[in-house]
Amino acid sequence: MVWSRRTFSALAGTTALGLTLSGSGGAFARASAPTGPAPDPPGADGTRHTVGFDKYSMLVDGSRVVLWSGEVHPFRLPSPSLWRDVLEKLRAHGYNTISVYVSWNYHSPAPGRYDFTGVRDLDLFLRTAAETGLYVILRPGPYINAEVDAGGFPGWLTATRGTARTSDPTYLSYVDEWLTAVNRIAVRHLYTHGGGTIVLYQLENEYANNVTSPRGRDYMAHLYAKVRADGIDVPLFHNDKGRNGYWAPGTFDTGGESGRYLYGFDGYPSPLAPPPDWGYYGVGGTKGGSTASPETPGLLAEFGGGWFDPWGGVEFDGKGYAESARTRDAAYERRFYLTNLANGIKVHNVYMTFGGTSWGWLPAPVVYTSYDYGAALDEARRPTPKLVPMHQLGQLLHSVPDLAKLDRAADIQVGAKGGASGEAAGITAYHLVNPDTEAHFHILRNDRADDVLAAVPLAGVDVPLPVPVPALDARLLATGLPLGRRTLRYSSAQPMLWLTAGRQDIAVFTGRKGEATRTAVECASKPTVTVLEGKADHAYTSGALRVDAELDGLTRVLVEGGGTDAPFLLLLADDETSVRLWRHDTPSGPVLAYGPALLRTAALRDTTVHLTGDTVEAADLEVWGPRGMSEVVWNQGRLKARATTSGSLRAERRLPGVPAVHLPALDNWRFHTENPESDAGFDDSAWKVADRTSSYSTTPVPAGQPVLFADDYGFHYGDVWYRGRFEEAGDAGAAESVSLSYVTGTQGLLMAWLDGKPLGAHRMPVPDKSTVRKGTWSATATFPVRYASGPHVLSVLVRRMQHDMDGAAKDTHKAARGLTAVTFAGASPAVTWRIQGEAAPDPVRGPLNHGGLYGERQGWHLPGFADGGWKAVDFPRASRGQGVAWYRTGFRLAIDPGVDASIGLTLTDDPARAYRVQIFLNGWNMGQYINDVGPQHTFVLPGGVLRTRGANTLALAVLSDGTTPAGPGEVRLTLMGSAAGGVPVTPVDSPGRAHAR
Ligand code: IPT
Repeated sequence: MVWSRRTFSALAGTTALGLTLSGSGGAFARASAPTGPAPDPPGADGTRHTVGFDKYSMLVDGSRVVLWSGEVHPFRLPSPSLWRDVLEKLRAHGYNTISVYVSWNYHSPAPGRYDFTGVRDLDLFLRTAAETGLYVILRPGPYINAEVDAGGFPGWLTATRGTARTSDPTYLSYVDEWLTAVNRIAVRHLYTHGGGTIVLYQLENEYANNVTSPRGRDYMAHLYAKVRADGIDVPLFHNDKGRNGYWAPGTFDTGGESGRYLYGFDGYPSPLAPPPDWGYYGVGGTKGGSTASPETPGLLAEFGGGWFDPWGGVEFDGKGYAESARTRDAAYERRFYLTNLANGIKVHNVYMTFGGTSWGWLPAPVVYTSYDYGAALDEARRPTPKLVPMHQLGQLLHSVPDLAKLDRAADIQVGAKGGASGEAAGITAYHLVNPDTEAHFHILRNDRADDVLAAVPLAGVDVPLPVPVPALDARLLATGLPLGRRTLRYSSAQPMLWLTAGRQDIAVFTGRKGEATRTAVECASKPTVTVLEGKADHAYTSGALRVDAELDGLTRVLVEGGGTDAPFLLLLADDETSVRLWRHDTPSGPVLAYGPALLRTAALRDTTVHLTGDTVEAADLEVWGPRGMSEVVWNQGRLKARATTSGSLRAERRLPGVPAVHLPALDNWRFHTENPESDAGFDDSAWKVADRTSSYSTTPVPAGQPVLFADDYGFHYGDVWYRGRFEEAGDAGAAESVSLSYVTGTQGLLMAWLDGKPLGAHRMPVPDKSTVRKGTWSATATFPVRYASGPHVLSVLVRRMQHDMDGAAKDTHKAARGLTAVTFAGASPAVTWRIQGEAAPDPVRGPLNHGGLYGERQGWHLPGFADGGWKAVDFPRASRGQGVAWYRTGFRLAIDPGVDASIGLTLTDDPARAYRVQIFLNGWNMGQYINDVGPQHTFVLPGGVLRTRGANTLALAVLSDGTTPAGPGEVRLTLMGSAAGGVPVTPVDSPGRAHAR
């Protein structure tokens, strides 16, 4: 599709917005100077906005903004109410943007069918983001990777002709279907039209193949044109897998349009090596990408905020996601992310910021159910210490727009206190300047394991400033920074924010607890200084007030006079305190609250400030805000509050902490075995006959065999059954053995029966570090057989796990799943195969919720299923046998509606026992537990799916291979965290049996 300039500008609304068409080449010239402040926070305000960029940063309505973004996947939290909880937490902690994959497979049960209802309500998610005041970077693929089944491709796409991720016409026809469906929603939420807050949109994902070939370039050009044709008029970009320069502007056809496409790249450097320089300013950046796109701002589409953990916990030596968070901790964030800022990155997205849960059959075979990722907000939605640096830097980027336009300034020689200089001090120093405001920034990084007290020669200091830079840590210093009506000369503490509240200007500086800090603020004359809280020394010297204080909680210094009428409140906060300081912008001006564990919203009506938020411990509440503010309401309750010497209002009583939450024991279990499919007499006449002779799979069809690949028969998720009938005409025992070849992802498993008698089970080897990322897992299981003449039935159950991803664009998602070949030794009976996988997709819970177990097909996992006739049992269980057994129970919760409880289900047992469990809560498949592999023992049960006030149904489908006794052992509810406050939670629709198909 070819774009005329006219069409594009009409769509983009650019002509109306002061952007002009350049005279040559059809390129757009961008507005050269900022035209006004960007509304803050952004929302769906119904007005048109411009979203552009120059080489420094994004320009929203002409104003510079650094997009400080966190990756969040709506499909990894199947409870729409809780989306608001996550987004409010991020917004409160200083993120101004979220980046969002949309997973094709989650929305499409079949070609031509697209579902955006219920937990898949993208419209609601985008609305919530806009209501929360977050910009959105939308990433709908079509390929997303993301450690999801087939990298986001729908199961049905694995059985279609053509090569995915190329310009193949069949593939493109499906891609267009998907993009049409997703863009129809996205277009309503573009910030350019005021319908929502989408400001950037990504094409494809880490497409590192076919970079120079027509099938790649035409593919990217097709995506570009399609997305524009669908009305997406915000800037587009691609995330290059590393800074290679792939898909930089000008490398493929963008329909004659220029200046509306950015270069982006991903980075997941090892936390053990010093952070890489991307080379934006001409240094470092050994890869071609450092100069690939000089006219677009540094855009890190993904930068490691943690890392994923495969089955068996092989990435983190079995320690799980706690170890992911430990190896990418708060100091890692400061060290790496500040280096990114020093390298000109102005769109900075941390993958993941809330990882969530790969529930149902969503996870790619390489990962288990939890996708916690070691992210700043954990899987149970609890803030972790990793939010501290994000909070501090996010607030800073918001308060100090100077950081959105930086040039490199002259290097400085950093010494160590006491003598050594430069390298000897072990500090890497970046010096940056905003060319317009002359604000200077220094980023000091310590890549060594020893703490350094650096001596930093700054503008305006007589002797180098002593600055603590702890081992493997970093900090940002500012000089010449306006703080309202005062100007910072320098500080050895990191600036976090400033604002004007009422008459006074307030500035917050932060650092590690116990650090000695020195801060100097310009004062034309000697000011009056009052230390309101904590200990601080001060002196007026060389035209500046100098304050020395050791960081410990909150130190408050009130500065009056000194050449400026407005009082100035200097707040020095240690890390823990800094995340109790909440800034919110309201139409009447900013509000700063201090005390509670979370401030979600702040609004001013008349003289009252209305706050909502959370407490965990009892907390003081103090608020600064616009003049005239005299009353405080917290979570709808009016508080008695008093004016303080700090110029704030302080609640007379502490806010109460969260009350204790009591969880019931799980008992009254009922039990039933299944796998009737293994019986010779089972009626499989309704099953599909597996008699195809060709397949679009990348797995070759073995000569002389019918296609047995499950996807070719429309079965894409979970377990799949096969029944092969054959007649033995000759003497008994003609065949000696049968060999079953099968392909699965990691952790695949097979069990076989002959005429109802177990032949045995086979499982893929438990992967280790070197094999876990290997895609397809295939094996052949050989079982000895003996049978008499006459008709026989061979029944096989394959837990096939999920489809491979397709990161290298080689159609690896099309590798077969299920049986591939069956051969007999000693005889060659003709076998007629029938196959049965999952029943029709659950219309509410979606296509990835259930597989093809008998119990799943009969709705045993659903609430309301009549299990009254089942046998009562107690845990622990230790029964031996090959096959499938189900356990069901109900439990009631009565959690205070004002309490947000994060509840999990914990399973533990003797790790020698070979069995696995699928966990169904109210019919929702909350994940898979593999007792002898792990490492996951606790499964998050998100509120909404979990009725925190009411009745719940739990069903466990236990698959055991018969080699050991099988549990469950202990099964209990776990309180993972709780807070008073939270968001209102609407129960997630959980239809029972009558609705199942
Ligand atoms: C990058 C992908 O873009 C993303 O989808 C996710 O898979 C992430 O990695 C890892 O969690 S791919 C890159 C690390 C090669």
